Amino acid sequence: MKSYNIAILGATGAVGQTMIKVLEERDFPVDEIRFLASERSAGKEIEYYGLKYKVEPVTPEAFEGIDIALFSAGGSRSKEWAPIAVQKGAVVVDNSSAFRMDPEVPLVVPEVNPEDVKQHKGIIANPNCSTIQMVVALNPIHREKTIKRIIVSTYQAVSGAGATAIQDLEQEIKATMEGKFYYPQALPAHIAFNVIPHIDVFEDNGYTKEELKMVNETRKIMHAPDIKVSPTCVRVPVYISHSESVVIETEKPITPEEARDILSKAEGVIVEDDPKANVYPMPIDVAGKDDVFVGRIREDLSFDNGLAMWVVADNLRKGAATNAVQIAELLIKYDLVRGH
Ligand code: 25A
Ligand code: L14
Repeated sequence: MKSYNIAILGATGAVGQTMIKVLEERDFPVDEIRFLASERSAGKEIEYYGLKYKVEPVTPEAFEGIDIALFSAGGSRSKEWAPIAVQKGAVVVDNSSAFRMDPEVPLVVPEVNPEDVKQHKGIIANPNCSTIQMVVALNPIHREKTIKRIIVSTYQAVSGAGATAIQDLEQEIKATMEGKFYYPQALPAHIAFNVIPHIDVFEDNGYTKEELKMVNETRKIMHAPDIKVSPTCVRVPVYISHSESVVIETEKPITPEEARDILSKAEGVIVEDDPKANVYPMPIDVAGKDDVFVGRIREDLSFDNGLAMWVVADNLRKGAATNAVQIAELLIKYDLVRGH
């Protein structure tokens, strides 16, 4: 079997660390591996399969001989380094928003549009975390019933905003218990014992960029340019896993039983739906898992052909690292990447 030289840019970050774990767990055919991050992390040690590796600073030479580069170091780093990695012969799977809406760049969720990777010209974009879990749950329904409209409210974990945001929540909880105040370093407001209706930056139309990603990326991944999406993205004091209240309007009628049946057969979806027995997905239980969990499936009471549900997934795994590694696996499956 062929093996591949891999680089991870942003290896010290919340997503980068998860990528390393996921590569190990899935026994990805790695030959050589390089861990890249900013100068301030260069020299730190990272363990992979029990061996210790030094974190290296990013340089053009660092991509020499690399077959697949997994990027999760923010959009500006992606714009700077992806063209260089590609020029060195690597295929880049990029977790930032830098290239997602570029018509030349496939935006891929393996359960939904795996074939799109075949169009790649060196870069494949990994979608936004809230969008990934939503389309994994909705695409199987869309294929049978045609979704016209989606109304979604998210309850997003702090880990989505990175390692510093995780520390914000920890430090704020501690400070509050001691009657003190900890000033948030990464998030726009105090998150402990609070919720913040603000993720990424606001645009002139009153929506945040995070919300507009859910509109535009959903259409691109599902090849459904006419789907209407009404999003509200909210940060909650949860460490890992995003939750979503999703209401859809379908062209053809759908009952909750039909939806449960469709979703229980869908790839990457687990239905946990027995509310009278207190069975529904919750972030604390879903953290550490790779599937998308769906529960609270019920008829919408306010319009015809409406269905409501609750969708939870680990934002660092299916929302980022796992999806990126699955894209790398597709590259190998379709023989779209150099190896040796
Ligand atoms: O926060 P950054 O800048 O995006 O950094 C993420 C990774 O990129 C590296 C960084 O190395 C880390 O591994 N990196 C940063 N600047 C770099 C540079 N100039 C660079 N690599 C090369 N050249 P690090 O070792 O410096 O980071 C150590 C810790 O510090 C946090 N951090 C780094 N830069 C920061 C920062 N925190 C705040 N502001 C900055 N400017 C970093 O936290 C790391 O732990 P993190 O890794 O948890 O970063 C989260 C970033 O990832 C994005 N994100 C999270 N989930 C998703 C996602 N993006 C897309 N999809 C997701 N599902 C967050 O938006 C956040 O930007
Ligand atoms: O665009 O802060 O994929 O939770 C997703 C997580 C942007 C940041 C993206 C967060 C990121 C976001």
